[in-house]
Amino acid sequence: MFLRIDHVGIACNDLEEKIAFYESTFGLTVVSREVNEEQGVREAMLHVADGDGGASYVQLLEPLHPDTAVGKFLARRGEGVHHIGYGVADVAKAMEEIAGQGVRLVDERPRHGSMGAAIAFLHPKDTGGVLTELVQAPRDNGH
Ligand code: MC0
Repeated sequence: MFLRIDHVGIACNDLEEKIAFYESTFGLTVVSREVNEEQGVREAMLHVADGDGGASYVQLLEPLHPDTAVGKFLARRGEGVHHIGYGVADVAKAMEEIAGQGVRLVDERPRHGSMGAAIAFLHPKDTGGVLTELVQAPRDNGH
């Protein structure tokens, strides 16, 4: 079902500071920056590697307000890994298959994600405490 680890989402208090750290320490490059009002985040994607299943990224996430998913996560746990995003060929099909196994979907329909992707989250309480995201990137269409 999964084509790759599309990205690891990391919650942070200061996006610009964390971008500078990832660039200078690991030599990563920012390939996209977006504000996603629906998700309540300002985010940047930094390219890590290319594999057979497509590219993988680190996604740095700063909350737009304290009362958002990432804002609440930061208040409760502090900075760190917030979610893992897996690449899928067809997000609607993956949602249906996974829901059929009793895992709760946070999203009833795919939403707009970074770099034009269609995304959906699975509830962390049903996935061993790991917030899990399905990512259908435009490049996955037709795979
Ligand atoms: C919350 N919980 C988590 C968690 N966030 N556990 C693991 N990883 C996380 N990231 C746990 C809390 O510790 C708590 O556990 C319980 O879930 C309820 O948390 P809450 O914050 O009090 O309650 P809710 O229900 O309001 O929110 C939880 C939920 C929410 C997962 C439904 O955060 C959500 O809808 N997340 C999906 C959207 C999202 O995260 N968007 C930001 C990234 P206890 O044990 O205390 O009950 S957007 C993004 O990444 C896009 C742009 C992209 O990739 O392209």
